[in-house]
Amino acid sequence: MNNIVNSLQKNNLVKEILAWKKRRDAVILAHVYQPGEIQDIADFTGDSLFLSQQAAKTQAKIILFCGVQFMAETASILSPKKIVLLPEINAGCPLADMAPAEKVKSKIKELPEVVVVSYVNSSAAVKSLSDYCCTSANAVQIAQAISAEKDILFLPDMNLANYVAREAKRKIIPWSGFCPTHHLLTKEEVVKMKKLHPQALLLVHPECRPEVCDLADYIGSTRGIINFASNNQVKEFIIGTELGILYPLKKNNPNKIFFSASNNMICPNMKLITLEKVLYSLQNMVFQITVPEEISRKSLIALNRMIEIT
Ligand code: CIZ
Repeated sequence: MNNIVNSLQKNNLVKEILAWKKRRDAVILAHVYQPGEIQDIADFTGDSLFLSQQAAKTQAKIILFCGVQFMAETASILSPKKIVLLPEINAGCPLADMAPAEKVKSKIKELPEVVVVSYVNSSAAVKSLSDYCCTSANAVQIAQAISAEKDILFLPDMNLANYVAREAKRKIIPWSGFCPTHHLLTKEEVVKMKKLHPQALLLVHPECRPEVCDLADYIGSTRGIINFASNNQVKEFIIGTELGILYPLKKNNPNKIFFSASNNMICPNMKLITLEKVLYSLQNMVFQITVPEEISRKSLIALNRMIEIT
């Protein structure tokens, strides 16, 4: 009985959201780490750059970003004339917070010769101090486009930095940040899962520790993991990234089995977004994410350099 009441309430909530979306002329974006019910109401789901690029292409006046702050900032930089809403203002990113702009500025002063590459998971202020932006899908390609003579200051994720150094064969100075959700996954947990599911392939995100990546059959971004699993003949996969990705993986591959490498791989910030908050956001036009003009202009240079290379 409770289930029926809940599902009726949810259906009404979804209807209200869709009505408000139309009224506001909004497009709804959901990152693949979002809860399944949020991914279901979105016009686009995917990684942060793909979503921001889709939003920039649409005619919609409002971008409602179901994700975390740096993603909404990126959308605002790529669509400066549109209103960008984040349904939960406290949905931050601890990895981005590990590289405060002031500290990055002093590091760059210390190392004036370096090329600065910042991962999309960084604040707009940090992007504006960077020569290039990158995502986990294109970080290796971006590093390879930089002369091997140059040292690269790569921030904020040290695990991604080490992976890029190895794959791109570039000298990289890693910033010492990490994503708690990915960094917490241990080699022991992965070994245990592999023993439990010996037929399964292990697919991990490069934000995981190097010793975890060493055990993987595939290392890649969220988009890479989804493509790899969908196009592979193998039927079982152990997934080493945030649990939300299991939703599109299972939905798009009903004949395959997906296990999370660890049930602790949950980003609490991503899970702050709820259907109720999405509705409130559209009704009240909150929370509007803006990026100061000068920061936006400089960040766009770093983002466009990445887009040109890829
Ligand atoms: O860029 C993104 O959306 C993130 C955070 C990860 C990925 O691999 O797509």
